[in-house]
Amino acid sequence: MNAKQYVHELFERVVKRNPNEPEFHQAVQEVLESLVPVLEKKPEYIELGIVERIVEPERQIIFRVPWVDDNGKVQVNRGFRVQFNSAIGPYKGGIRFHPSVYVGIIKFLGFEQIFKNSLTGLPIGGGKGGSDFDPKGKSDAEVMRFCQSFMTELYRHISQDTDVPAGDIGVGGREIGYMYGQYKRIKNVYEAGVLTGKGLTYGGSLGRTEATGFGLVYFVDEMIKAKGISFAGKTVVISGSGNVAIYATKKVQELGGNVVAVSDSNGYVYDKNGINLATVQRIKEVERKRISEYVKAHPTAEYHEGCNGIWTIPCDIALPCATQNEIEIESAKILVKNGCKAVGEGANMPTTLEATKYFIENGVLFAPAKAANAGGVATSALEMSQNSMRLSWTFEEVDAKLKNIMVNIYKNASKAAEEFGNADNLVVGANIAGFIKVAEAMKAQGLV
Ligand code: NDP
Ligand code: 2IT
Repeated sequence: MNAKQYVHELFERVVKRNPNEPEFHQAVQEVLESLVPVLEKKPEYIELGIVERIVEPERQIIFRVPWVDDNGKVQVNRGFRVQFNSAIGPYKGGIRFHPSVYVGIIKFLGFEQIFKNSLTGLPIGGGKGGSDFDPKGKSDAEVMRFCQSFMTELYRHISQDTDVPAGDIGVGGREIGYMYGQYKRIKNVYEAGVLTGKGLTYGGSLGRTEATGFGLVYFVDEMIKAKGISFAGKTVVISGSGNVAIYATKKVQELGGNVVAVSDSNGYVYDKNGINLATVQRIKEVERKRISEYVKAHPTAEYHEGCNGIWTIPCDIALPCATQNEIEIESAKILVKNGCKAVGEGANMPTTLEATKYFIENGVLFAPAKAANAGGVATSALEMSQNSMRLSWTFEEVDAKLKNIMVNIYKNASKAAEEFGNADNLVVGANIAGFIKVAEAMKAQGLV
């Protein structure tokens, strides 16, 4: 059977076997289509069932998370951990708390994580977890009780050598702290490497908070530099106003770019004078309020309800840093029409397949999430290294390592794109470069 037909039939089986999980299908489709030239060159990957195995999680855990709210009412959420692939290291990937979470979201994220983690060059496998718990509007005490209940089940499935969770949407330093405390209490062991994104007082790494946003900008900078473009003087639109968006904004501003917009799930702020990051951090990180508050501090800025409108703002560079499928084909067309030259995915799978294709066909430089946002998990792996050594590096050391990792990911993805006949298509390049290392490890380890 030729590779194209094999991939086509395998994709149909994945859809049939995992019904009603469109995000997972989308992630699998993109990767499988990219792999055709590799499978043509290396038919042993088909014979050994490497791709068939890679689309099937090694283990999926779904559990009840009961907790009591501040009114004394019992609440029940659903918890997930999908341990997707451990060929090159312990499962590694974030935990997402958001009402939209269901198994299809966790599977798409876990699947992406396999290739992303491979691209970092560090020994980490792929996994992801989460819950449909909505942290918005909850008190600290409620978040703590939820996190403790979540960990009371999760602890039996993780360890520093088995599976190492971290943050994602709705999970930051506060939640990691509560989960770490409960893990330590149940296991009676100070196992710092079991979670990453920890606070600096108990085993966290300097630079992890900034890593995903900074890493994204390092990657995009490398990509545009190859075409003689730099961030200096460019107009940049960044969606989201969470961890990734905030530190992407900071790094773009340091490089002389003008970030004119940020958003949250209710709407977006347009400030043509340049977004004031201190205001965004106060509203989102400290007060945990809505981004609409921004205009109270900066009355010349505009606030607009709705998320899609942010992509109608003319910009040179767009960095989607909120959530999956936030750039659809209509927005892609407007961005291209307005002269956007580069798109860097800070979020996981923020661009639909159709919009991605449109950007690439129209010559927009496109930095795919797996490569561009890998700085977060890479720095998590650096946190694990420091925990194992019982030493900590300075911010400058971690940041220099992060930068080096992002430059290498860019080089490896470009090289693979070129080698497999699709130069300038970093989507294909990143998928192939990430895949080959995992495939070789799976081949060496036999049928497991
Ligand atoms: P945060 O929870 O810190 O921030 C998420 C931001 O995106 C918030 O502004 C939020 O708005 C917005 N958002 C979330 N869901 C939606 C939605 N359904 N529609 C519109 N806006 C939404 O998360 P992170 O910054 O950590 O994560 C952002 C993205 O980056 C995610 O795709 C995540 O998977 C990805 N990522 C994160 C990494 C990390 O290290 N944290 C690493 C690699 C990727 P609101 O405040 O209204 O909820
Ligand atoms: O999507 C991601 O890469 C993350 N949320 C970070 C995972 C991690 O283990 O640091």
